[in-house]
Amino acid sequence: MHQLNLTGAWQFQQVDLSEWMPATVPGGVHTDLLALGKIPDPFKADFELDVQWVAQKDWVYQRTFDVNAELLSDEQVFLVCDGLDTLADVVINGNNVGHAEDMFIQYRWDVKQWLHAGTNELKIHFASPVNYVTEKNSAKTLLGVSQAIPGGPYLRKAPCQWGWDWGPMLPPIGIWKDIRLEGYSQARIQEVHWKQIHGDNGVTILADVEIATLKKKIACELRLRITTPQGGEIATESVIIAAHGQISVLLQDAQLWWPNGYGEQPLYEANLELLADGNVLDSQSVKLGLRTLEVRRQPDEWGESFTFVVNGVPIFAKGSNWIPAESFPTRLTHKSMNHLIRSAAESHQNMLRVWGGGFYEDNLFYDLCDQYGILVWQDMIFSCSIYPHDDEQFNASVKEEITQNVIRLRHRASLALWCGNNEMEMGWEFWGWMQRASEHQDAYDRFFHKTLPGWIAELDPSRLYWPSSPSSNTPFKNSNGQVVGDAHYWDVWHGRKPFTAYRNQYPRFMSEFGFQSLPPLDTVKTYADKKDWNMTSYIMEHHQRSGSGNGLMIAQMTDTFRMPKDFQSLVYLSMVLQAEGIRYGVEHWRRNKNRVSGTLYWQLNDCWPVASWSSLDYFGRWKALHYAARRFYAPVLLSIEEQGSLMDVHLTSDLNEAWRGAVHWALITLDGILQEAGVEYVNLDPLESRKVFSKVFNLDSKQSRSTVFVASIWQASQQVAASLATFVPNKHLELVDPGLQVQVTQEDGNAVFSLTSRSLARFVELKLEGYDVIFSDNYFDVTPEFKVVVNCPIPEGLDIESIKQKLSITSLYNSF
Ligand code: BMA
Repeated sequence: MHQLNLTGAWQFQQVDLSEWMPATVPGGVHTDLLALGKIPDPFKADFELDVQWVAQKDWVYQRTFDVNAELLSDEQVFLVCDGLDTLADVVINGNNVGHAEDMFIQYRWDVKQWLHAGTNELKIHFASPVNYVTEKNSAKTLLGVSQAIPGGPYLRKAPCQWGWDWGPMLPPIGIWKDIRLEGYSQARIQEVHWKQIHGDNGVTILADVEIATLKKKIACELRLRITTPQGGEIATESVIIAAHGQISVLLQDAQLWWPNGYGEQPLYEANLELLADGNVLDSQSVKLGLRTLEVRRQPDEWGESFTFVVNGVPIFAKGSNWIPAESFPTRLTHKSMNHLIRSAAESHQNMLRVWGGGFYEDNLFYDLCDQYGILVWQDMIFSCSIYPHDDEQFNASVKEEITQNVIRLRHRASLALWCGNNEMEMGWEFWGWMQRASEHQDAYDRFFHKTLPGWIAELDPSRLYWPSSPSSNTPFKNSNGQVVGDAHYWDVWHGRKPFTAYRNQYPRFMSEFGFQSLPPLDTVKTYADKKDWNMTSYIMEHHQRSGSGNGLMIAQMTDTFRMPKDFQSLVYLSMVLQAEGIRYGVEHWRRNKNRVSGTLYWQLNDCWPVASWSSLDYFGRWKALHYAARRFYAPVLLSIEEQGSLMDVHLTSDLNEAWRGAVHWALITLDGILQEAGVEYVNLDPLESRKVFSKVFNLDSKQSRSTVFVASIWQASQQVAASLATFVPNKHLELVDPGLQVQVTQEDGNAVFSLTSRSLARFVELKLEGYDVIFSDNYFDVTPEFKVVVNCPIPEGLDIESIKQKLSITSLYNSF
């Protein structure tokens, strides 16, 4: 196989202007214009509105390339475009090569007949996606989301790129993935289906291979080489002649792959080569994690379970929802992607849902999920809208898109489930679609309940197909119920219910629920000038896409906290509030893990700087929620279920082995005077959740405002976790200046912070001004007489003295 890479420097032109300008591929019109200083940064202020014209224009990309005799001597030379976004016509040396209209498809055209030795010219014309969908939608309107450019569902392009309730209206245009020439002779690998068969003797890795033979009757040989996670090699060979063949290796001492927190993630490398006369014609390499996986759906006292079971062990899915990490996806670096997935793993997450309003993610995303042990709930790319499933041409494109992506991803250890769409089953049942769009219901029904499951059954019978998130698996019935299937719960947030409402919910699997916060102040600074630092200023509301979301945050905030004294305190409180809300829900569902099998909060990440439900902002900064996730998703969870004067303490274990430890509890005044205390010694069974302590504390009104209940868990002399509950809302606590003291020392490249206080300090926030460090914990409580020790890596160029100077500490007391 010969290759010619065609990424790098190109030129581009606005079709109605004559100027050719330098471009970068992969890339897009917006980022190319930005690099040239021709448009303002659309993420700043409201400049998004000033660049709307970009996606309303047609554009051309072009480059020349030299073809050598070697490539030309191949029998077939393909132009391979891994991704064109979206309406593209491809021309080589003046000849039309092909047309593209689905950004999720890899296009592959045999272009040998149009190539010549020496310099060749490649042009790709992109038609305006906005004009295309606007025209279609004005002929026949399709229901969609109100924050988006209307008509998006007509085009196979990431739905959120038209705008969403957290995303800007900035549909990119361009060559968004790799592009190259590939030359083949004799034969090439058409398709491989990697399978793993778990038996008593070990695990068999089997490759089911389709060969495209270019010349008849050629004798081809397949060679499979397996490298173990430790680097040892196991090889096997076999000869095949036909277009189809199988090759396999039995691994006797197979090391199993586990979700994060349940074991290791050993990955075997499988390398498959296609040879003729000793020459390698084509090859493919994949990394394989060996595990069994099923979604256990068994009748029980509450209905039907929905539990992911890996290697026979039921997993409580701890995770969040993933959205595209960049509005302009080609800007996302390997480093940023790694940071996001690693951050998910560092907060003990073991599942991400690739939500159906984005795209089938890049291979790198799944590489990282395999590596960190993150299971993937993969939606197909349909979300919250009516799609033209009655159009055969549309369905044909979708078929190609889904076939390619299932083939690309089905070998992944991390991939856990295929889901038809996001919230469209709900749309029919609850959003009035039956009345407003009834003519589309049959096509929807056919596609998501028959056609698509049929394709999945053929392409990947090893995985469950789930029609929609949420769904009860019965078309148009109880799609968001608590008896069968998954659920989305939005009454807290959209419905303005208090966080306590989470405790009335017992879904079988909670795949979405969320609460917003502002991003950290350093992120706000990137889009709002100081004069706009006000929750209801025009710019702050421009960077808020969920209706009156800023008002919702304030309302919920004043239920819990006192009015913040300034903007900085508002930002801090909004993050603490979000963390508290999601903690409240997750702790409840984890306590009920025998009934609820997972929680995926909405949402892990952001695609631009904005107020949103994310725990990691656009720059990857950890909000208070992400630190809270590290606590509420810990393998052994300590949670206090406070109910007025009653305090119940629970332990919930996701450990596959027994756990022994001590639970210390105490009733203390805010300034640290012990009222009552005790210890419980606990033996927890593997995967058990249990109430370990319960007591009513009868306090009068004054005492309830000046007393809190604390609990901590200990193993040997090590404190593993601590938690605090109040008898009144935080706003009514009689907090005084906690007099926080911090000692900073150095230990193995880390700065170590030892904090003490003379009165309760709630939600203590540490910051190193000007540096994005991740602390081992943040937004924690410090109770008097009890030292809290946290650390962070020392950023390059800083020493302990400069860290002391840059350290700022605040707590709830300072917010009002
Ligand atoms: C759910 C998601 C998204 C949305 C989020 C917040 O509906 O599926 O569509 O962004 O809630 O409203």
